Amino acid sequence: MVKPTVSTQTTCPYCGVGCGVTATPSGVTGDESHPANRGRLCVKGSALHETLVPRGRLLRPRIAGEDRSWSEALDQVSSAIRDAVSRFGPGSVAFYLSGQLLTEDYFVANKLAKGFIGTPHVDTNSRLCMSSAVAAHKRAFGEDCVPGCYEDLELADLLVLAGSNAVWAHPVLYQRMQASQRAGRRVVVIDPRRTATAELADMHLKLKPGTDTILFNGLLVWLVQHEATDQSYIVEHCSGFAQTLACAQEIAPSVVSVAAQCDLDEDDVERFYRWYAETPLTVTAFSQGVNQAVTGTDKCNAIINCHLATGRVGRPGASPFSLTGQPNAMGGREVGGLANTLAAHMEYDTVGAREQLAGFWGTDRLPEGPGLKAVDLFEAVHRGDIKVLWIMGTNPAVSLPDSARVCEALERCPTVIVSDCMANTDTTAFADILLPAAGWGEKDGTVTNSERCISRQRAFLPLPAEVWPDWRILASVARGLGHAKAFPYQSPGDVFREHAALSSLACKVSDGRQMFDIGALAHLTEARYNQLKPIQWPVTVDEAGVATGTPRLFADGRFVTDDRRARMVPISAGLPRQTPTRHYPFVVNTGRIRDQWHTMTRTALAPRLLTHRQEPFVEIHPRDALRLDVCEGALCELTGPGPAPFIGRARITSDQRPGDVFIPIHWSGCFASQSVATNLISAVTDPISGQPESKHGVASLRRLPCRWQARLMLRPKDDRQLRLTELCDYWCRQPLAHSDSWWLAGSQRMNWEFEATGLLSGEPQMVMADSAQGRFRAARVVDGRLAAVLLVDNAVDLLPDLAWLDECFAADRLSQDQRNCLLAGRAVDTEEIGALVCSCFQVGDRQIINAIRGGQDTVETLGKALKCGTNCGSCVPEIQELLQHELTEAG
Ligand SMILES: Nc1nc2c(c(=O)[nH]1)N[C@H]1C(S)=C(S)[C@@H](COP(=O)(O)OP(=O)(O)OC[C@H]3O[C@@H](n4cnc5c(=O)[nH]c(N)nc54)[C@H](O)[C@@H]3O)O[C@H]1N2
Ligand SMILES: Nc1nc2c(c(=O)[nH]1)N[C@H]1C(S)=C(S)[C@@H](COP(=O)(O)OP(=O)(O)OC[C@H]3O[C@@H](n4cnc5c(=O)[nH]c(N)nc54)[C@H](O)[C@@H]3O)O[C@H]1N2
Ligand code: SF4
Ligand SMILES: [Mo]
Repeated sequence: MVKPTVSTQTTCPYCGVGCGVTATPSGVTGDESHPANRGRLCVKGSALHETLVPRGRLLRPRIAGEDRSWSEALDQVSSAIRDAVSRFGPGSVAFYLSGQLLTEDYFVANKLAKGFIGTPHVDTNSRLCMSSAVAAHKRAFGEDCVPGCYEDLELADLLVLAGSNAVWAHPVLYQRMQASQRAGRRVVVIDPRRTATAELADMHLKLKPGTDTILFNGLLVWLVQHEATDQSYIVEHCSGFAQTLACAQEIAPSVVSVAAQCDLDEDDVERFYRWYAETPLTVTAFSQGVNQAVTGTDKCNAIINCHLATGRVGRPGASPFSLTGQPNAMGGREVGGLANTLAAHMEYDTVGAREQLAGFWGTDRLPEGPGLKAVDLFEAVHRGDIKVLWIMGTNPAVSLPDSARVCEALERCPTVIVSDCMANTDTTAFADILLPAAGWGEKDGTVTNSERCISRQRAFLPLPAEVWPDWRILASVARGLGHAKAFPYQSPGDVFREHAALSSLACKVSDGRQMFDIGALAHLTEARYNQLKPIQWPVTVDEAGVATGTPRLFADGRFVTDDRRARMVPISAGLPRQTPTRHYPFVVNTGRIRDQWHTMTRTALAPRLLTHRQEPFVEIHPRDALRLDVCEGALCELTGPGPAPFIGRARITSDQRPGDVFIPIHWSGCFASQSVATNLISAVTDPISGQPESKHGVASLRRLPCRWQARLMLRPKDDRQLRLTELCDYWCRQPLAHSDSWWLAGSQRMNWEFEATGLLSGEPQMVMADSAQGRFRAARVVDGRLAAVLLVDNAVDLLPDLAWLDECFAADRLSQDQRNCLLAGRAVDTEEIGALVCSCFQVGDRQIINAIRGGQDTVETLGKALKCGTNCGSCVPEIQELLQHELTEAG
């Protein structure tokens, strides 16, 4: 593990909450002074230092798989771009960026692409994430602005969480919501499945997937029927009310109609509407269950319409609130990372914007109009229209819909350039040129979180080997292309100042209407940039010349549209495009798990983050499981219209609606044989935002017939190629603290004595075979150290937990006791911990259940006894669930 030598205040690189982190020589802690988290961290944040390991890093540029020098790599990149532009025009070059880049990296990428190469084709993974919210903000307010701030989620007397599993996806914000629970405050969760977040809810509306537009249209109708709207606000500050209402009345005329269409209980719908009507301090926070739909933009606007009709926008405790996903989802939008925008919140069609920007940058190459959005961009790659594609900070082979087609596109593209910190990802596998980028802790710059708060990420580690920060890579390529004058940056501070100055220009272009304005920070000295404290845009300067941030927007009811009125948008019913058929009867919902981040390139480096959910899974309703003869833990195969299936273990739970399944998005081809969720998601997009419908795939399901289940453990080695695909029907890699482990399963008959030698890279010294039971176990010891173990059984629950064996890999020399127990897989007296609940202290459900049975009957006493739930608190809802279950059983 690489360690810093001094303490540094920085920002977490994972979710959009944007927590302040203090990196110290002994690990990371929450930054007490950061306004987002005030010292708190979730389990991913508190494991950050465990991911700062050299394992798997990309350390040198590579061309066609060979290590090369930077000068060769930069030359290759420049000449590929130059060649494509001269032969096919600037539109043959495309950039695909990421909400995980820092603002400074993003700014330079956008400037190089749009400003100097002259291609409009610059899009970002934010298209898959926030673009519906962006489009809705623009439609309603005139600009992409989140009107509220985190405090509003605490002040609200009614907190509506729509399509958000905040306890897992925005954990520290969830903790703030939870800490604000008080008498009279209510929480409503709107989600087709019961999530851990629903534990906080006074009411969980388990609606039919995709019917949010109907629910919120119905709310608008109900508010009008019950005279609960704010008429004077509507008259003075909004336009489009009459048409919006008329449309809503047509689609959702009554509670009865809404309940029927959304498959909800009438009383629940009525109750939700009444709570909304009677609670002036209402916040509706929404996330991917809303955005990731073919009607995503409409869903967001249906929510905003209700807030406008009640005058609840930008007021303390009353606002719609889009929860952003990535650490810099918002910063990317600020610099113009989306294909339909220019820069600094200026649009292609903002009058005067192109001319002003061209003058500011000193270029005559700005494209005439918008470029292709992510899904269309990869289609253009597939068609052969794009000759050079530069991917930075994202893993589209896994995260874009229809993964197989995306891989085909990457395969066909003449030059694929990938900048990443990791050497082996599903996307780097297609790279012609691989550029080693600095990662968290090594790079410097700013990010903007969900509440418009700009924070510094600061470097506290030296750059390893030949690794460079993204802005520097980009600026070097720009210089190589002959634009040295426009890219003179010596530090991220230089870039930030230009970005801030450009925001002032953009405000001028909009006649002072634009909200995104950080011009006050355009003259920060290098030292003041380095010390920059978290600040929310728009930034103004007070009389004393001090820059101050703005927590809330639009409280005065003046918006940034031409007539300064907010627009209410008529919303049609719009249902998911991917709907179940006889062949594909299941609705496939996809999303996140608590301890992993996206495609696992970083979080899987901390073994304890792979203990809560160790393998890909399929959550399925008991009735469907029974019908399809699926039992808990059985491997299931989901097959959709695309060429590849998804394999995961069944988790049978009535949290699902019958007919729906939920699968995680995290496992890539690097971690499992066949568990990429986007194989089941068609490339269907919202016509307004271009955001894919990632929450609504369709599939058929069958139990995978397995004759055997196995675990293989080896000493960790980076580049070992196991020929698992030929051997088994399913494999999944789970790095442990001292070993690498694989879950394996198959249907073919095996000669284990023969196969073991190959899998263990040599003859095992210890073998135990019981063919009647389908059991085989073997271990190989080299020079007294454990080198490899193979455990085979006919059912997965007969395999031992690997914690004890993993410890044996740590020993320089196995003890006699350890040797004696190797094939049993556990010491005689070790307690089985069961399925992991608390990642921070590694406490499992067996231990918790035993403690409950032993008399610990509250979360607090369990915390005292076992420490579970006492660090980040992310697992508290699960502990509560176990308690409830055990106590009800006992009672
Ligand atoms: N642990 C962890 N945290 C993360 C991330 C991560 O990878 N891991 N990623 C970050 C990123 S980039 C993002 S964008 C956020 C996402 O944060 P969230 O949006 O909260 O997370 P998801 O799990 O994608 O989806 C949220 C919920 O939408 C529900 N849903 C599905 N369909 C519908 C529907 O039709 N209507 C409604 N109302 N709900 C529906 C799903 O059941 C799911 O529970 O998380 C961020 N935080
Ligand atoms: N079915 C389905 N699909 C989805 C979603 C869903 O809910 N369901 N969610 C969508 C959403 S909201 C999102 S945000 C995307 C996320 O999807 P991706 O962006 O594809 O996922 P990540 O694993 O975060 O990829 C980030 C990559 O950047 C690398 N990286 C990290 N830091 C740096 C850096 O500083 N510089 C560079 N150059 N590289 C770096 C990492 O190693 C990693 O390879 O997935 C989307 N896809
Ligand atoms: S809540 Fe988000 S920003 Fe905060 S520590 Fe966890 S992952 Fe990082
Ligand atoms: Mo996201």
